[in-house]
Amino acid sequence: KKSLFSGMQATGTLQLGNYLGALRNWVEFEDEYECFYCVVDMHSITVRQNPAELRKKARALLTLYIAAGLDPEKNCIYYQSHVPAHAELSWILNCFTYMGELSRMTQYKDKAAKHAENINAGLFTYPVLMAADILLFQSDIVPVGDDQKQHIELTRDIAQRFNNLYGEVFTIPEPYIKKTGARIMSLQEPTKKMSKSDENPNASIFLLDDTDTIIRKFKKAVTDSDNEIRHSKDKPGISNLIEIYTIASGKTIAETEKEFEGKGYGEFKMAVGEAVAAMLKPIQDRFEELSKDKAYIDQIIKNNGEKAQYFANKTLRKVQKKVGFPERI
Ligand code: AQP
Repeated sequence: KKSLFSGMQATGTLQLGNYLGALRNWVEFEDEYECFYCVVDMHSITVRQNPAELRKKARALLTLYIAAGLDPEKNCIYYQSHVPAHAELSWILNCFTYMGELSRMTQYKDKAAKHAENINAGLFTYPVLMAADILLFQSDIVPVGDDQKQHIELTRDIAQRFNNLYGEVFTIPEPYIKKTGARIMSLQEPTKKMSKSDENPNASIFLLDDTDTIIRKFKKAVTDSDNEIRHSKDKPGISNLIEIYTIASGKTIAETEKEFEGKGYGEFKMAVGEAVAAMLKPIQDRFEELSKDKAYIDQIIKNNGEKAQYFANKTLRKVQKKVGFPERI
């Protein structure tokens, strides 16, 4: 069976981009692939977190994976910090990654600019930990949003470099990026991607926002000064809303443009808000239900954590042997 890895940071409540660009697509792989979906809490501490909050967010994120449709019997859903192999492989891969490569990463440059007071080494080596996540599970594909393409490119380079030195140790992963939803933009600055940690709460739709909040945020979305509902490069705000609407309603861009021909932005924004709220409602209901069942979630955390460890250790032992670490007695 082929393998797949993907993950998300527990840096906040998931936003619509995380869902449309990644999580929504994960459900389709469970029969064909051995799937590993991780809550990457180790990545999350590259930015300062409140410990109690982080613990809460990590659990909510894991619960949200299930609420969004991932069957925990078929998909291995677990916490990164419960599988020490992530950190161990990451260290080894650090020694096969160049400073120059890491300084070229756009996410690092963006985050370093945003967190100038805390440009820590973890922020810099973030992509190496991500490479370890992916390579530990011999992943064939990595379903992510468009912003992670560069990190996966780097993962491939590191894996290739290692394989050239030591033989076929790692599977070279391919990014899996869907055409629609791969880059959902901020509702307030439509030239910037939507992000969970955006300081402006109106910029992002969070997966657990209630219907009124969702509609209010769409009503406030920044568009442009003409009044034509048309998908076009020079209309980033409206194009973003059209893209969101097509996914939420199942209609095409052409159908959407036709549906709202001659109608105003106000009416269109209302329709987008309603469609998104309707799409998220079943996930929210399931999330609420699951959150009450502590024993069930605990069981998943335990069982899947052990399963992930088993698979991860197989790769780690191989790598440790290749680089020359003494065998365990
Ligand atoms: N705006 C987006 N559109 C489409 N996909 C997106 N992803 C993130 N933003 C968008 C995808 O969501 C997955 C999880 O991302 P992450 O948690 O690893 O962190 P991120 O990419 O840095 O996402 P955020 O929301 O912007 O988090 P913060 O604010 O903490 O940095 C990935 O597959 C990503 O591509």
